[in-house]
Amino acid sequence: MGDRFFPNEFPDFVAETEEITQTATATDPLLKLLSLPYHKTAESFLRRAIDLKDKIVKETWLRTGGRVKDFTLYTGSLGTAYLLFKAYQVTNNKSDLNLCIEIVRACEHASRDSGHVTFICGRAGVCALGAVAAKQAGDQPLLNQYLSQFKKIQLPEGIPNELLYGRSGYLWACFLLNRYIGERTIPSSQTGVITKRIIKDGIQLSDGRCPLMYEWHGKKYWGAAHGLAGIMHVLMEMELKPDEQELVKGTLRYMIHNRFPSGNYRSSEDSEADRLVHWCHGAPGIALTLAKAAKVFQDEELLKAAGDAQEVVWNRGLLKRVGICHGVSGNAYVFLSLYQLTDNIEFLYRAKAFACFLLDRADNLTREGKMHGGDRPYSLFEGSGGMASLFFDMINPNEARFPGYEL
Ligand code: GSH
Repeated sequence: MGDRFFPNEFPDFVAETEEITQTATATDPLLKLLSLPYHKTAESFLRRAIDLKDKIVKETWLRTGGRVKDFTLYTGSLGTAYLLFKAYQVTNNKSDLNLCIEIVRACEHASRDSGHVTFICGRAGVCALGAVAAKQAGDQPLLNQYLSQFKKIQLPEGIPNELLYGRSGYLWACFLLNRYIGERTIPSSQTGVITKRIIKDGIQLSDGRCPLMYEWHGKKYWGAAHGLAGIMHVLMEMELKPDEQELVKGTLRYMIHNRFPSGNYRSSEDSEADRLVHWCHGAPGIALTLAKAAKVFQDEELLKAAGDAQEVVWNRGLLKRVGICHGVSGNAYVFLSLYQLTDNIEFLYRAKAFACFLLDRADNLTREGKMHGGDRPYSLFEGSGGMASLFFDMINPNEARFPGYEL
């Protein structure tokens, strides 16, 4: 498929005006879509989001007779449940919430012996989403059941610290419960012990240059999925002591000072290949973490770095994949995050540009083999589930959240 990304030929910024709408009409339907007033484009996002959601339900749930082979949020049925929950939040359609609850129930059975404990790839995701959906439905007994199942999850001694399979991925689920169910649902005494362990491990592996360092399968990753960005993102949810805050800030500064000359970020400590501009590896996941850090620490250097990383995503992030893990949809969330942080309408325009690209082009490009729809094409992280999630989030851009990452 040649290069990893399409050249970004969008103007850097186009205000929504009648004049541009008329010019664009004559030339390119994509530019026309982009220059429509926001509420008009949002109508198209919503229609497409609902169609995609229905198709995904059909392919991953109805067609399988409700059998769950892969329960995870990342590539499996919990991703469909998550999408239904997001659809419910936008449309208030109760049947989406009810189906979400039904699918989580099947995932609960399928995840009993999984051994994985995180939100994105493990049982904590099932119990946490189940609890949040039960609360939304006003079903207290079901909520209690999921909370008690969540509390039985044990973290194996040897697990890593990263987001997809490790301690920080379990902690993220705790924070989701505290956000949606109630502040002390999982008490800070419990999350604090895990946080301290993550910090202790990070100090132990540090060689002094970067204050915190971690390994996953023998590699010192930097990105959101397995590395520093994901772990720092979760640590910032805790109320950290001043010295712990300095460790997190120092780690982010180390990454900023050692990024590639292009502004992109390496996927791991030893990697010199400036290739990946994904949420999982590279600038996009790190941009989301820097945006959060800029907000938490009210720090200008971090804010500037978040903007720089966002610029890399704009230039090299129109990937030949649709999903959120390593595709256009995930990269669009970077602009939404910066928009929420700064209120700068140019970031909303950029999110709209990437989302319009998907809306107008993704189907054809995928059919023609010029874009990859994902090995698990209906999944939340690799496939069209992520694209549907983005389209729903484009309706209320101030409320948009990267699934399993932004709280
Ligand atoms: N199986 C995946 C899909 O169908 O979407 C593709 C695999 C993939 O792109 N993996 C990500 C990656 O960055 C990490 S989660 N791979 C390394 C590479 O592309 O060089």
